[in-house]
Amino acid sequence: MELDKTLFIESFKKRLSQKYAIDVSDATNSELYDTLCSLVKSSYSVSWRQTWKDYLKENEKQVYYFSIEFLPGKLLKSNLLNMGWYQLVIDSFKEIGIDFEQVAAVEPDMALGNGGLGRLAADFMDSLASEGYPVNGNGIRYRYGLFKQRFVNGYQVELPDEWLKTAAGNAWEIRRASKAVTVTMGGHVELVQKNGYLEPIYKDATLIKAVPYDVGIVGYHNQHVNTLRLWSAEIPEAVESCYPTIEARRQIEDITTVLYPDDSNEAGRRLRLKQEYFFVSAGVQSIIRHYKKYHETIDQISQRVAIHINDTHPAMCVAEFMRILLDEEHLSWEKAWEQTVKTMSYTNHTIMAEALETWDIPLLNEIQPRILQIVAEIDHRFVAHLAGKMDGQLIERTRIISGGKVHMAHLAVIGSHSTNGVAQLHTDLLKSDVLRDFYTLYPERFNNKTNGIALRRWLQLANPELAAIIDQKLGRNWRQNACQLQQLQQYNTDEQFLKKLAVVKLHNKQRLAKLIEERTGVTVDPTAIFDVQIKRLHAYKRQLLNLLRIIKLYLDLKENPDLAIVPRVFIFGAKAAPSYHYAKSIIKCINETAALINHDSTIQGKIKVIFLENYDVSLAEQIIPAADISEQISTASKEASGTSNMKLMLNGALTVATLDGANVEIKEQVGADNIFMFGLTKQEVYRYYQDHSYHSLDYYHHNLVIHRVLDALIDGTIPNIAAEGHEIFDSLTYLNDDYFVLRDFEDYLRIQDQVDETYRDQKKWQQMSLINIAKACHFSSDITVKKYASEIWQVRSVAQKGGV
Ligand code: 26Q
Repeated sequence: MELDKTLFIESFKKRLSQKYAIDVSDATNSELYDTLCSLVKSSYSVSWRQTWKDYLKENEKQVYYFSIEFLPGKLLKSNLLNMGWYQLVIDSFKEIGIDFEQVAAVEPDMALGNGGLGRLAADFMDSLASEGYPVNGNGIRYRYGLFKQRFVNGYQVELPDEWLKTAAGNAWEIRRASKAVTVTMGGHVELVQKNGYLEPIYKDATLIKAVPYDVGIVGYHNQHVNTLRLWSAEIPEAVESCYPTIEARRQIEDITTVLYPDDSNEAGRRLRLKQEYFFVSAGVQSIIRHYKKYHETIDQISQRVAIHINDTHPAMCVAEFMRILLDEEHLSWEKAWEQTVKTMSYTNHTIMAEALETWDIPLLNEIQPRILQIVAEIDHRFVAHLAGKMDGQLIERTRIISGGKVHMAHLAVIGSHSTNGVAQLHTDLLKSDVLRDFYTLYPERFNNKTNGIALRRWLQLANPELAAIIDQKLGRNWRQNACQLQQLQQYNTDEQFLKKLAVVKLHNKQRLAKLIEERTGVTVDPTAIFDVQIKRLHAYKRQLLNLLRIIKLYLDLKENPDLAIVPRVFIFGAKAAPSYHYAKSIIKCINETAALINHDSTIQGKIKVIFLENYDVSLAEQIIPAADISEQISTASKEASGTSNMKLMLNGALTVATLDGANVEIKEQVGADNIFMFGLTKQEVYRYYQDHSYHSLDYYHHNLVIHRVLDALIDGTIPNIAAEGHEIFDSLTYLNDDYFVLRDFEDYLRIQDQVDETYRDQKKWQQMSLINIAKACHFSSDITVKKYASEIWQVRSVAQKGGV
């Protein structure tokens, strides 16, 4: 719908009156929000239908991105922006006395993901629609998203995320009962000969109704709308009477009740495996059902369908696809296998061995016995095929079933034609270490796709003031074509522009300072350095390294209150998995250190420590534009890529970084002079693993600074951390400091001194900031998804970019 203000206001008032029988002046923000969403949806639904029709008409190859997590956050602004309605709605609302920001704030975050992996899936969905690719998401509609975090006495407490129960609910979904499928789980299976085929007979199996809820994913100014399909588990009507007890019904509905919080220690949970099979089976069945509606035969399905496995969580796609081709379509094993491998592709997101998914054989047998049979047959044929050709030990190391377990990463690599890492260093490590044996077997399958971020959300929406001054220099075309941001470099000596950059940053910091004051009661100085570390709490991400430096600074200031440092506000946002005890202890220590420092007037407010509760996508959108420093300090080789590093540089923050994940590529882009690098390299880390020459206790004994800082954890300097302080102290000393925190400490201090020194030269700082903004366009997810499309999925773009 082409719109002007008058027409929009008229339609809005009419819709409000139809829906609620009220005027604007009587409406609550929820009612206004709901009405706006309803208008937005009815407008894009025309394009949504057309997108599908075009796909069908052109017999377009379809890609299905399977991910157990999608983390879109709020969708209203992003939909408005992509439809070209954003400014119009703000202006129109202003005219009729509505505060748009307050209305937008009503929307609950769609938090169906833990962090990086789920957010990446959401940025990819935005880019895929914006670039006009026929790619749809397939996931789970959790009734409860990632837990809400509160701090009580400095401890993390988790509360359920009842996002569907809020007044606003999920305005974006459409329940499609007519597209429901039945998922079969549990029981026993027998194969019997029938008409020349082996037919599986299921006994005592549980039938589950999988109902899809579709969310439209609106492309940027191109009339292209893709689908994110999220499945919900229900009791099939036909067998309703078989579930007489509440408990029996709950067992079914539980499958899609709650998102598992990322937790490497929590492996082997039965319900998690059920979730995985549930959304895999529902998705694959509906893909094949749809394909068959328009194709006579299925033996060339890989020419029209691609399935992407986002981490190993959906790796059972390989076996489920085989199951349907064999049991229902009666293809030969060889033909079915050929089509399966051609259809599947897989992204690995982790190098931490303990996070690689395995399942006990009896458990898989209990959840879906036919799938275990098929996995066993794949394993058997894999071994038989290599026997005599390859070293026996290599075969043992790479087979899918071994040591009583099913190795999901092995299933994903063997059952697909492409395995990619998410940053160059990560892909190199996959080849040389984690998946080394597979690289020997299938070198041609391995490729790198460095992660990216949606510039629309992380710049245009999160930082409108920055976007506006970029417009003044470059015009508006960069909004369509991210690469043009590079041209900003030519303003490197334009003092006026550099000053404008500084003013925008100051405004963003003032806004964040206000939020901090409201939420924590602590006043922070917007002219101080805002030093930001936002990411899940994990030992390898080393929030602890940051904390130790803060303690050091505090001790220095206590000794010498006149110490000449640039004032800093340390800002943390991080959730810990509920059962990750160590991570929770770190949260407690940060909170207690913050309380001590923020209330100590003797240090004259030179440093403040702010740990904001409940870090989520919406909070990220408020913190990132206000950051001066981006902390990307994981132990080299541990962070697969990182994506907050990209979002922060895009918003002009300078990065303090180890040579890990995508930091390496950020450094290549901006040059060593425009980033603060420190710490061990991955080679040095690996050497320590080999020669066992790291003894962290020596650092405690021989380095006076480290000694003093670690003692503060256990000698009462920081109050209320008797247990946690000792736990952390021990991990860094007697337990030999798994993540080399003490080893990197001195170098970290050195680089942070350099940060201070650089900040004193504001012109230089702004110049560095500008280069970071300009070069961030290399990490646009628009570019990343194009590479997935052409190099992995072999699909083409079907939409023209519009010029709205
Ligand atoms: C596992 C077992 C049981 C329950 C949950 C899980 C689980 C859940 C989520 C395991 C892992 C995750 C998420 C992993 C993740 O977010 N990885 C990050 O992916 C980003 C996108 O590629 C990278 O940038 C990060 O470096 C990587 O840590």
